[in-house]
Amino acid sequence: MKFKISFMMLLISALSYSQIGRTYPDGHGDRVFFPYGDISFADEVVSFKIGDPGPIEGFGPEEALGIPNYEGNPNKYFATLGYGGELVVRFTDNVLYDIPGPDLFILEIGALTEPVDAYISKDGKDWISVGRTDGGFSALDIADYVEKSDVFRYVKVVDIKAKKGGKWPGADIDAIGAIGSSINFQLNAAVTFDTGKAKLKENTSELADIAKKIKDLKGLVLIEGYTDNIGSTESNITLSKNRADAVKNFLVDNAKIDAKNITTKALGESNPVADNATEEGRQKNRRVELIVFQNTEIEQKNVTGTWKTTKNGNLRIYRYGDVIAGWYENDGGEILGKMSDDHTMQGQWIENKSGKTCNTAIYDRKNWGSLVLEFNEDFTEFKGQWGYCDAEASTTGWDANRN
Ligand SMILES: [Ca+2]
Ligand SMILES: [Ca+2]
Ligand SMILES: [Ca+2]
Repeated sequence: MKFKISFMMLLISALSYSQIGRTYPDGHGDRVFFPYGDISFADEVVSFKIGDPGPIEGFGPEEALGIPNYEGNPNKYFATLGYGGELVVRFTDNVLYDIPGPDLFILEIGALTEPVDAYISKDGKDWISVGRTDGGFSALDIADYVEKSDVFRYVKVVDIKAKKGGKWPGADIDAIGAIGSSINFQLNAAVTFDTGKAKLKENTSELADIAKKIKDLKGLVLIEGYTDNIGSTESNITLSKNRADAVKNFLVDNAKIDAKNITTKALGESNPVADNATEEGRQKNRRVELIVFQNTEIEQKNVTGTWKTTKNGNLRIYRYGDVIAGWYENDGGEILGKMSDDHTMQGQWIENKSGKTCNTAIYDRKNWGSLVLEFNEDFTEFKGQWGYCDAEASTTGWDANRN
């Protein structure tokens, strides 16, 4: 058996954290893997109707946004719906769509598990029921309720009135995430196009920047064109189609992205993200959205699983496409990175304490370093090298076998 350690550095600063997979605490002692990392979670509160009775001591609906962060803290970081309460949230830098297996993740915390009815929507108006959670950590599969190619940006959770009493009546939501996630880039039409025109402006730097990121993601691209509600429905459809096509042509001609991997949709004035009654709102509605779906399997068995390490107990590793994330069962230490070739993972380790404290933090932790894991041919063991902070991974002894 031969291991070949490569020393190519993958500096964390060169990576965009928002798009790196990570495992997150599920509020009940386990962790759950999101291959798109922090962007997977809900970004904005659209509306909140607090239940009756509401919590004696409540925390705002914003506590349900962003990454799971409750981690057993008894009095913070979750939104209590109240008895029969209703919360609507929106994704802005990602979308929800159907992938094999569960897609929508609702993290409800606390000793009492309180179910919610979950709904999803494309526009925040027409809702599709996607089932009832059991309370606690819940992952719902939307497959039975949607078309394969549909994308959703709104989620509604409604407390089912299971439990009326206590300090926090109703479900307590820490986070809402899309496991079946993808990355959503928004292009403001005012920056990209002249008013009413579909020809790209001279300065295409914003689009070029997005195109580069899309090319690196190597996925299937959906381009959606949208307008405000000024003008006829028909002319708005035409304008949004022409703009989506102009963006597609740019991706093909300038970024050399294969045209067969790009689909366009002309949506005209539908799905407004802001109020068309104001100029500011109309400006936000005039936009082109680019959604990238990575064409990979949710789990790749050769790496995903529990590994028995020589020094630190069990390490649980997950893989989605090239993305790797993992955590140690005994101390919550984490690893994250990417497969740089068939058998090599390059990335970082993060701990709560270590022999050296770095100047910068990763996920609020200043104890981290470089890590290279080299898997053997049949993925039954790996050998690793590591270093502190951004020093080269050159210390040996980070080894494990399949558990
Ligand atoms: Ca998000
Ligand atoms: Ca699914
Ligand atoms: Ca939270």
